[in-house]
Amino acid sequence: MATTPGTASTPDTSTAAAPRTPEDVPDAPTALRRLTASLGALPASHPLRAAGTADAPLLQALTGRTPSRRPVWFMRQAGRSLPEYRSLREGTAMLDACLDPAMAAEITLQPVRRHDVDAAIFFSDIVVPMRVAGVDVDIVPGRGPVLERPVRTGADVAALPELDDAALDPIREAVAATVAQLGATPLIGFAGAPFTVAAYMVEGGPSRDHLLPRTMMHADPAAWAGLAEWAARTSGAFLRAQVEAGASAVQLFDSWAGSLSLADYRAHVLEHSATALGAVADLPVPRIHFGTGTGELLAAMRDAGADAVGVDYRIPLAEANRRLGGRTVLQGNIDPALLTAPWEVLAQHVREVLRGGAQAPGHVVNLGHGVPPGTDPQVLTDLVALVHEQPPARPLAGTRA
Ligand code: 1CP
Repeated sequence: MATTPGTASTPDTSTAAAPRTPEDVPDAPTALRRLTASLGALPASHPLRAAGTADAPLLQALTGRTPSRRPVWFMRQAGRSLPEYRSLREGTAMLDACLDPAMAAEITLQPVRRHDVDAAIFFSDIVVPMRVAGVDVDIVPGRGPVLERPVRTGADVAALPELDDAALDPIREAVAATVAQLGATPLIGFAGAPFTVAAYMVEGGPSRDHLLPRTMMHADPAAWAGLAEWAARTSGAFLRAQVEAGASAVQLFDSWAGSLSLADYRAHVLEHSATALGAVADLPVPRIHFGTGTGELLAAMRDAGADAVGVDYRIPLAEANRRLGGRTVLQGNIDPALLTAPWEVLAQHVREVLRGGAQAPGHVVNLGHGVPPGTDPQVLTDLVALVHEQPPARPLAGTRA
């Protein structure tokens, strides 16, 4: 379990509307202290120690330092918007591609070569740890993750297979092959947060309102807790394997947490997300926590043990910063819908996002959710150039280490 400020055991700050002073438990210097203090927990060959990723713009921003340029990357940058991805993937099922180390490494590198983004995101999926644990899950083209047998009762939960750490070896191999080619560009490892992972397991596939998992946490809280603990352990092991093999930061995706009330999030979800993030708390990597529709949950998601919070496109970054008391690094939040608007409309929006982000103790530029498959890749390349042309934002003086 994490021991940094902002774990499940910290006081409830989610309703703190009054702005807090930056000196009041700032997160970024804590992340910087962890980064420097626990470097020795990683092998000397790890990119944070051997390739200088600790001083890359992404890590500078995530730890409250002034970055040498504004870091930008895109959720779902690896994937269907790229013709080179579509041709490489041809004839290979999604999960087979994730478990083919050479292919996963190549797909991870494609957007870095093309767009000059400041980070690679490991090509994999939130259901990969479930699959290697032995759960019968597949990714159906055009639909998403589908389970042969949904997990709906205490008996279903008790029958779940435990992940054998050796089953993550193809992931370690893919990460090692990726970072060997990335040089000083950091790789972000990721995992699905317990609620989002469990939502697929209970529903048996994608859903809109996630009614079944939300019912389960009230109707059978013991079964829910067992399932969420399983998902937290499994996602935590997936995160840890990526970091040990070379990832320099991590992101926990709670994509569907926005369907929860704050009360349900705090009572039934937060501690499990804290367990997943806690799996890498003794390692020097900054932890980003992202969800969509989570305007009401931002402080709670920070309290789960995150160093930075990913904000979707529904609220301005200045407002997210206010809700977080001005002490937390933000990531986001260009509206993916504007990627197909006329360039000047998009550019104007991006400048607004940068202005909002500059108010936070650090800002990593990203979209408010993933790259839509139909996006023109050139727009992403131009967007990166536009962001890099702007002078780097200086973090608030009070939050610097
Ligand atoms: O055939 C294909 O190309 C399948 C499409 C696809 C891709 C490219 C899926 C199926 N997953 C992925 C890769 C992936 N998934 C990445 C790595 C690439 C990158 O980000 O650049 C990551 C980080 C994910 C994580 C993921 N999978 C999330 C969280 C992020 C998010 O977008 O919210 C979720 C919710 C999933 C489940 C999933 N996997 C695939 C799909 C289509 C979905 C969503 C299904 C749904 O709507 O419920």
